[in-house]
Amino acid sequence: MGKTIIISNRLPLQINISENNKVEVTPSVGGLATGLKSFHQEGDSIWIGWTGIAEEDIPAELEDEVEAEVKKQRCVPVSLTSEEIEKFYYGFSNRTIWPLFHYFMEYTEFHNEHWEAYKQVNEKYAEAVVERLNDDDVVWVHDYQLLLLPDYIRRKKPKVTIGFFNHIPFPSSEVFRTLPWREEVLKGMLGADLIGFHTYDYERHFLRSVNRILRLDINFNSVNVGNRVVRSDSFPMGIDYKKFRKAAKDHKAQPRSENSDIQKKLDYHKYVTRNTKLILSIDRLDYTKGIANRIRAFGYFLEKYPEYQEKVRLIMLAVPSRTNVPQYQLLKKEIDELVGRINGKFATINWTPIWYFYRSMPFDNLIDLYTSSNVALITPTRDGMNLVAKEYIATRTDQTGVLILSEMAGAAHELNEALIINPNNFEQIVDTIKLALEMPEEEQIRRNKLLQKRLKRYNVEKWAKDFMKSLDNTKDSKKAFKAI
Ligand code: ADQ
Repeated sequence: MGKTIIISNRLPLQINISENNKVEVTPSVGGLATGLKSFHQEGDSIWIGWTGIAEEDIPAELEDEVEAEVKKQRCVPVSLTSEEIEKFYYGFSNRTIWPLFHYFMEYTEFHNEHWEAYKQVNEKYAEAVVERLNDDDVVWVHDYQLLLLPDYIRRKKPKVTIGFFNHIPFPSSEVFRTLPWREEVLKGMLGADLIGFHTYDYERHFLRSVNRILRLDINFNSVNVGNRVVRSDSFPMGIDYKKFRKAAKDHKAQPRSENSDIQKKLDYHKYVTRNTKLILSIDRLDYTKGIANRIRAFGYFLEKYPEYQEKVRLIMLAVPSRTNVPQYQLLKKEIDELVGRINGKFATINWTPIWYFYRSMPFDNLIDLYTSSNVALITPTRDGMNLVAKEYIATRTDQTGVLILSEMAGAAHELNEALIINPNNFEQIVDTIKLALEMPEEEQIRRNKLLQKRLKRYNVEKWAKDFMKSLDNTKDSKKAFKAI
């Protein structure tokens, strides 16, 4: 068996060039990078993807250094020009596929030049893969920016084993069929031997689209494409449970000394206003995450249950994301205003209802936030999985804490003991916040025990292993199919 080649749009690292012309390397933020990193670190794999910086922004004299930094982590850079980033990444990936697959049809744009760039960049990735590919290697392609890649690789290397995993929802065929390039996208995905989704529903939506649009017959979870069999299945992604557990334990034993403003706020909470309960909200700033409605619901909660004023605080962290896309800029503005309005309306001398941070932050702070919060409020309108929900539960070493989770997140299918809400039902959210704040500790522990057991078992390692094992099994069915 050869090596595994992981391919995703972004590498798990981000390159920046500082003002004094130094190469800076930081880890990428986001579900895919966090999840796959542990699989990559432990195995015999190489990872192909973009470094997060435009080709033109790397000075010629630093190119070798960038390459060397990337290579240290067994990664291979694909370089993208600013124009490609604009049309392929901000364009087709994030203004067409992302909103469409999350049911935001009013945000979905269809531009032919974005589609052309999408094809061209997928081809670029295919070339980077094929250059490093041996026949016995296994290729694992990730996510919605590279939907055409499995087919592009297959055309160049017909015999290679290819897996594809979609990290975001796959929408109902009624929504998917609105895409002008729907046939090409499905054919692109069907270049893989195995196509994975977080949930059974996404898988069924995909197969239904294949059936309706390409008129191919579905045989439970497989489809014959020419002389090949393509299988699909659901693989709910887990987290690196041990890592979060250990970090939470270490943190408890010795809180770090970093003097950031988030840290100062948390210290203030712990030592000065410790009777105030803390509700946590963490996401990339994205319209699919339901952040604006979450703030509105919190404001409504303070109004409906005024006895909680000065007794509870929402700590909200939004990580900047896709800041070039207009909807994200508008959302940022909306959130700034909403936070201002609620703080303006309810704040007292001793109490600000919402602490809001718009930035990325070190892992330590993330752990501090998880371990300090009584409730995690996660209310996406659509979310492929949502790893934050799982990370919150994993870090609760004393098993207290309540997770409020939207039923529209893939994670809701597994985390049955969380308080599950419909993100559009304000009354329900508000009453569930109250329920969470008043839940007896024994009940919190009873629920979290079960959740933790499941998360420990179905961790990211198991997810990757299950996927790779199923991918390996497709080799046998390939042989059997040929023999018929
Ligand atoms: P995302 O939309 O990025 O992922 P999510 O699954 O919640 O969403 O993952 C976010 C990750 O970023 C978490 O691992 C979290 O620890 C990390 N993170 C969040 N805020 C951070 C911060 N301020 N600083 C540092 N790290 C931070 C996409 C899909 C999801 C799917 C994942 C994985 O949209 O639905 O769960 O991929 O498949």
